[in-house]
Amino acid sequence: MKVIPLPLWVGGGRGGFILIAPNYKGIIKRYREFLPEIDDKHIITILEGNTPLIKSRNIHKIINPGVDIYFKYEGLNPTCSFKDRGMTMAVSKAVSEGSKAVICASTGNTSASASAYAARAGIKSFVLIPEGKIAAGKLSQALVHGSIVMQIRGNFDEALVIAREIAGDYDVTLVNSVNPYRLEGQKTASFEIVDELGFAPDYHMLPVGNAGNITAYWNGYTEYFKAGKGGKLPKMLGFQAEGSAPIVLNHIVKEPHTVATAIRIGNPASWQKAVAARDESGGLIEAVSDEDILKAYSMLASNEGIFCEPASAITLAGLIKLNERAFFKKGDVCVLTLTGHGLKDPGNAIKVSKEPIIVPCDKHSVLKVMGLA
Ligand code: AN7
Repeated sequence: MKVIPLPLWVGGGRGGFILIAPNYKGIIKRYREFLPEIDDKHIITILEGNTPLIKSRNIHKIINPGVDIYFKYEGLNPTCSFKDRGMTMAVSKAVSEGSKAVICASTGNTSASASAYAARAGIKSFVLIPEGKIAAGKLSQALVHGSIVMQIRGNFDEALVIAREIAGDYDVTLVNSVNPYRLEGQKTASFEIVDELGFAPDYHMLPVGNAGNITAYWNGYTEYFKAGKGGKLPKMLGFQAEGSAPIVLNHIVKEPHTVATAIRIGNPASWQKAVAARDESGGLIEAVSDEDILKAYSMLASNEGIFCEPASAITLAGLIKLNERAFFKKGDVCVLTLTGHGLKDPGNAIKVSKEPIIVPCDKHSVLKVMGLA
């Protein structure tokens, strides 16, 4: 009898179950030759990366059937956001350098990721978050992983100043994206896309908050291209929320606001690098209204079955906006990074949806609602 080995199903902290090759060991081992050196014994991984690239089945038909749309669903990382790619690298390096604690300022996802990776490493974590402006799922993650969570009476930008100062003066490693290892890890998403498609897309779309991720993706595409992979370079298209659009406005926004709290950032740390990624690639960074963000957010969930958080849906809102001015040509391939899982922010999901219907507990009443009685 022939025994066929079964693949390994990996789930747990993931937003869903993904089929992972039995020998998958996380992004550092997969892309080691492109990453800073690190000893095996120092690698802290929760098997981040290897996220699905999902082709649009319905939405492209509504928006523009001539364009190929792919969603890089980063909400299926271990802590349900793209931050895990950077965090495995940053925390592994911190551990290899003997660090016993990490600190970050965060709109939510960085704090969730830092807390989980610090827990895995067995070191302390301190997180600074803006009071009242963090989605419930993210706060629950930082708390349950055992971080010391401090809600600052201020915004993300102000919290980052404090975190940077403390990390400069004390023996605590800063794991915001100003830590260069974060961007090193995050660039691996570009590698996965090129490996999967067999080529680089024409356009790559991302939300822009602190501007680390768009910088990391651009680095990834350019390094891979230099290594003979991808065939070309994509144009990078970044999107900021209208009330938090410092790069678009070309000035700091003192009191940023947006429903997409993840990208409620008025003074991005990687500002100049994002501008360079935009200009070197021949791309754009544009602003999108909260209304359009929420429309795209519902559209993605109800038409493709893909649930991401509002900040991630800005990519689809941006694509729709550009398409309205005939930006794309037939055959263009667009990849949209959906940076975080929708369950991070259940409050907004409930807000934009119809309320559940309250029904008496009998079959006839249920049939009536179903239109069958
Ligand atoms: C879902 O967690 O800044 O432009 O502190 O959570 O690299 O900052 C989060 C940012 C996009 C923007 N989408 O990425 C934080 C934080 C989601 C995010 C961004 C964030 P960057």
